[in-house]
Order: sequence, then structure tokens, then C-alpha cells
Amino acid sequence: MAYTNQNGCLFPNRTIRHMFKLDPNKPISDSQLEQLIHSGTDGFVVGGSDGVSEQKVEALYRRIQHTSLPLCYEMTQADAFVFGFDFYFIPIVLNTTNLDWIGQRHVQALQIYDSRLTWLPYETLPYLILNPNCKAAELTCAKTDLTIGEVLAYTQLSTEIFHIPLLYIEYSGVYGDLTLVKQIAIRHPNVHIFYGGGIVSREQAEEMGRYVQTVVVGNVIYQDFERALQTVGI
Ligand code: 1GP
Repeated sequence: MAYTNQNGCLFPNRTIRHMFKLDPNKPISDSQLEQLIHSGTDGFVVGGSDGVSEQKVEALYRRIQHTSLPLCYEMTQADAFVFGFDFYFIPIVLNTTNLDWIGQRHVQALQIYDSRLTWLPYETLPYLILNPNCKAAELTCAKTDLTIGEVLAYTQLSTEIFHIPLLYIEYSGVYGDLTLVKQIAIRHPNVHIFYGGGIVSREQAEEMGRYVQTVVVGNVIYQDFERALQTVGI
């Protein structure tokens, strides 16, 4: 794959600047998928907060697998596992108040898949969920009313104590606090930071992209497809 880093892995990888996030539970036409593939994006993440099933993930994967762009799967459910993706994100939620999202679900998955999982290209993807009104915050019981000090302590825990090389700043549905994103990025220059939330224009993608390695664009694909296409090219 053209995108792999010097260790032969997909991530961390500073060449993947823009990704579209496809929700297996939302309808999208073949024509739209082709337009996304040829939009200039650097890859796709497949994942969603509700209604995700193995059948739906598999069906979506089959519709995009012909692309040479990296296809990643954000694996949130042990019963919705699909082989074939180029890379697997194993999410944990740093600011959850529910142990399920920091290890319990992972233990369940490991008991089912065991060594089959560890042969796959994967990395832990620690999420910091900062929009209190998004589905992900509700689902994971995220504590979002954090001080800047708390935010930086969470990211320090992830990057410097757990030594995880990736970090996802999640504002799903709203454009986030640029100053806060900048502070996190400055504090962790060697971490591959993903930003997702409310990006609907190239200007926003470029603005966040000044501080993070990868911007992820999701909702606007399903709300205003033409605008989604305009977010690429950073
Ligand atoms: C969602 O972070 C992604 O998980 C992208 O956010 O859907 O708001 O673009 P949006």
C-alpha cells in the first residue's frame, strides 16, 4: 500500500491528512461512494455509533474495497467484526465514566477472537469526546465538562503514560474549539492526532489541519454531499 509509514504500518502517518468517515448504518449511493473515492481524500474510516452490524459493515466494505486508498475500520463491537480492512482502530474513550469503553468491551472481543485479532494491523485509538450532545458522548457516558488542565491530563495519560501514538479529538456534529485543539497539539508534537467534528468546508479542514495530522469528515456526507466533496485538498 502506497501509504504505509517507515515501519510498514498505516498509522502513525503524517501523509494521511483527510479521511471520510462512512457510517454502515446510513444510506449512500454507489455513485456517491465513487465520487468520494475520487475526491482527493486520503482514505476512509468505517464506523458508527448505532445500528452497526457485521452484515452492514461487510456490505459497505464490499462496495469500496476496489479502491487503492486505505480502508480502516473503527471496531466498536465484538459482534461486528469484518476481515479485509487495511487497518483496524481499537477505540478506547479516555474521558468515559463507563468501564466498558476503557477495557471491558475489549476483553469480551479478545475472548471471542483471541490471536486472530493480534495478527491484524491495528492500533489503539484513544478518543477524547468533547461535544456533550453527540451520540458518542451519550453512548460512552463521556464526561465532557473538562477544564483545560483535565483535557491535557487525559491526553498526557494516553500519550506519555500509556505510550499510545494516536489520539482522536472528537467533536462529532459540531466544529470544535480551535484553541483547545492547538493546545493539545502543541503539548503532543509526536502524536498522530485525528480531529473529527463539524467540518463542512475546505477552510475548516485546513484550519484544523494546521494543528492535527488528520481531519475526519463524517456527517456532512449524509447531510450535504456536495459540501462534503469540498472539504478535501488540504
Ligand atoms: C465522527 O469525528 C467524526 O465520528 C466526524 O465528525 O461527523 O461531525 O464530521 P462529523
